[in-house]
Amino acid sequence: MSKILVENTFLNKELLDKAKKDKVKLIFDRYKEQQPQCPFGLTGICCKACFQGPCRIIPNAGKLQGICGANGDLIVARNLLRSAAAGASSHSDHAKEAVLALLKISQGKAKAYQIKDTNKVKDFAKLLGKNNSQNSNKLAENVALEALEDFRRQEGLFHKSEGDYLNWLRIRATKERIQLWKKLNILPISSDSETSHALHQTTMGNDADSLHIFYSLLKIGLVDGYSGLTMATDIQDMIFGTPYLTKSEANLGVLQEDYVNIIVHGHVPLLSEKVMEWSKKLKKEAEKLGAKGINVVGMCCTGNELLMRQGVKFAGHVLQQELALVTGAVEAIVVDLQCIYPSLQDIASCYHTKLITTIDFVRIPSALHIKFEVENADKCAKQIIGEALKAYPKRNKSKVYIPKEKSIVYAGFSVEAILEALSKLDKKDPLKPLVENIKKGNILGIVAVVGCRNAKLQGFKFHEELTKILLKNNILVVGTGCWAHAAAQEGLMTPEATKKYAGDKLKEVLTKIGQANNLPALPPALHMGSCVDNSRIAVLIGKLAEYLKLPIHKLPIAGTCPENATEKSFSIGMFFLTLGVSTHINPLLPITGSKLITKLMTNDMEKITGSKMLIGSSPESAAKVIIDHIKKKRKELGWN
Ligand code: BF8
Ligand code: SF4
Repeated sequence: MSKILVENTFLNKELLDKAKKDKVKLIFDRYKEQQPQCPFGLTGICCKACFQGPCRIIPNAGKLQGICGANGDLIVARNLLRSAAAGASSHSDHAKEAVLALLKISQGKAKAYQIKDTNKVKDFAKLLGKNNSQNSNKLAENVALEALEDFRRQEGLFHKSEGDYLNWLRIRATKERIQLWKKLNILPISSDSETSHALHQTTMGNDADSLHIFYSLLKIGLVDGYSGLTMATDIQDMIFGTPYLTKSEANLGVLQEDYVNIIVHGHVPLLSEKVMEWSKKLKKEAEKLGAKGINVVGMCCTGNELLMRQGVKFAGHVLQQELALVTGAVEAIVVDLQCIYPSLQDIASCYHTKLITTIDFVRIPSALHIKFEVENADKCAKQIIGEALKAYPKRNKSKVYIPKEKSIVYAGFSVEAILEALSKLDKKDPLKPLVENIKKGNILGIVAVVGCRNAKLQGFKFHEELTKILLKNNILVVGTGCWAHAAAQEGLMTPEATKKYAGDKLKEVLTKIGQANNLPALPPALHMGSCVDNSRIAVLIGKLAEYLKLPIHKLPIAGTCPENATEKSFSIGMFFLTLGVSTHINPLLPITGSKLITKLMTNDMEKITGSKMLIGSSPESAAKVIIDHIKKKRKELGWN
C-alpha cells in the first residue's frame, strides 16, 4: 500500500461536505455502492459476446471454456480489442467532426469560423501532395478530403497486399516505425473499417487465435493514434490556431460569485470556442442582470483545448464535474461529447443549473438539448448564453459556496511552442539543446502522462505524487488530459515548481531555457493539451528519434496512464505501446485471467514493438519501474 494515501485532498473537501448537506449523491458514493466489484470482470474472464452467455471462466472449478468453447485467453483478448476499438472510435469520431467542420469552412458553408493557421494548412497540403492551388480555402478543402479518405478507404481490408493505409500515418509517423508496422502487417486501412472489423473479428465464432487478436489490438492503437488523436489535433490547430505559451488559473476557485458562470465540458472545441466568443459579446446583457460579466471556464478536455489556445480558466478534471455543480454558482454546464457523467442532470436539478446537451447522439434525460451544427454555431452559442442569463436570477445565494482553491498554470506547449522556446538557445538547431542535455544525463529521460482520474484511486493523488518523484529524478514530464488538471492544481506547471520539485540537473536546464524566454524557468511539467493532443507528444518523440537516428523504442522515454479510466485512455496506451514507448498502465487492466495476454503485454511484446506495459500500483512503485526502464535504455545507449 502506498505511503501517500490521502483522504480526497484533491477534491475540494468543503464541497464534498456541502454535497452531503445538500443530499447530492456523487461518484464516490456510487463507487462505494458498487463494492465489491465482480472478480470475473476485473480479471477479464467474463464474456457477453453472444446471448448464450454470459460465460465465466473459473479455473479452480475446472470451468475452462465458455459455452462456445472460447477459453480464458480468447475471452480476455477479445474483450481487450473491443475496449480499444471503442476508444479508437471515439477519437476517430472526434477527428471526423473536426475534418467535416474544416471541409464546410473551406467551402464557405460554416461562416462562423475562419481558418486561423493557414500556414499549417499549406504545410499539410504539401505533405499530402495536394498543394496545387494558391487559394488557402482550396488547400483546406484538399486537406479535409484527404483526411476523410482515412475513414472511408475499404480496399485491402480482406486481402492486405491490395490496400493502401492511413494518410495521416504516412505523413506523421517515422519511417522506421512505418517499416516495422508494415512487416507486422498492422498498417490500418481506414478507421471506420478497422474499428468495425475489430467488432466483427471478436464476435462469437470468428477469430479464435488470441495472439492474432493481439496484433489487431496493436493495429487499433495506430487507428487511435493517427486517424484519431493526430488528425484531430492537426485539424483543430488549422481551424483555431496552434497553441503557444499562455498563463491562466486552475481549480474550482475559478468560478466567480458575482459573474454568470458557464462551464464548457467535453472534448471537441468547435462549440466551446464559440461560447467563449459570445460570452464577451454579450457581457452587457449580464451586467443588466447585476452581474459583472460572463465567466466561461473549462472542464476536462474542452478545458484543455480552451486553455491551450486562449488561456481560458481551467475548472477541473473528470472527477470534479459533479462537484462544480455543488457550488450552486453555475448557471449552465454545456456539454459536447465524451466523459460526461449521466448523473449531471440529477445534480443540476438540485440547484438552478441548466445542463445543456448539444450533440445529437449525446442526450441526457431532462437536460435541455440545443442542437449544435457548425452551420448554426453562432446562433447556438447565443442561445446557450441566453439560457445561462435566464438562470442567473434564479441562483439561490444561500446555496452558493465557491472553494478558494486555485493555482497558476502555464500551458500551451505544442511541439511548435517547445521548439520556439528551445530556439532561443540555438536558433538553427533548436532540438540540439534538448538532445544534448538528455545525452549528458542532465535530463535523465522524458515521461509522457496520459490523463484520466479513476474513482478507484480517489485516495492516492497518483498523478501528482508520481509526477513529483519523476521530477526529483531529473525526468522531464509532459502530459495531457485530466493529468494536466491534476498537475496544474498541485502547482506543478509553473516556473516556481521547477525550483521546488525538479532535481538539481533538471532545474539547471529548465532555468536556462526559461531565462532565454523571459521566464524564471520553464515549468517542469509541460501541459501539452487535451487527450487527443497525446499526438503532440508522439510527434515530439518522433522528432527526437529522427534527430538521434534511433528507433523510438531505444530512447530513454516512457509513457504512463496512472489512473486509466476510459476505453479512450486505454486505446491511447495501445498507441504509445505500438509506437515503441513502454507505458505504465494502472489500475491493472482486466487481463490477469489470461496468462498468455498478461505475459504478452508485460513482457513478450517487447520482441514485437520494442516496448511493453509497465506495472506499478502505487506512485512509488510506478516511479521505480519507470525510472528503472529509463536507466536501462540509457545504459543500452551508453549514456550513463
Ligand atoms: O479525453 S483524461 S477522463 S476528460 S478520457 Fe476523460 Fe480521461 Fe479526462 Fe479527456 Ni481523456
Ligand atoms: Fe459464452 Fe462463447 Fe457466447 Fe462468449 S461467445 S458468451 S464464451 S458462448
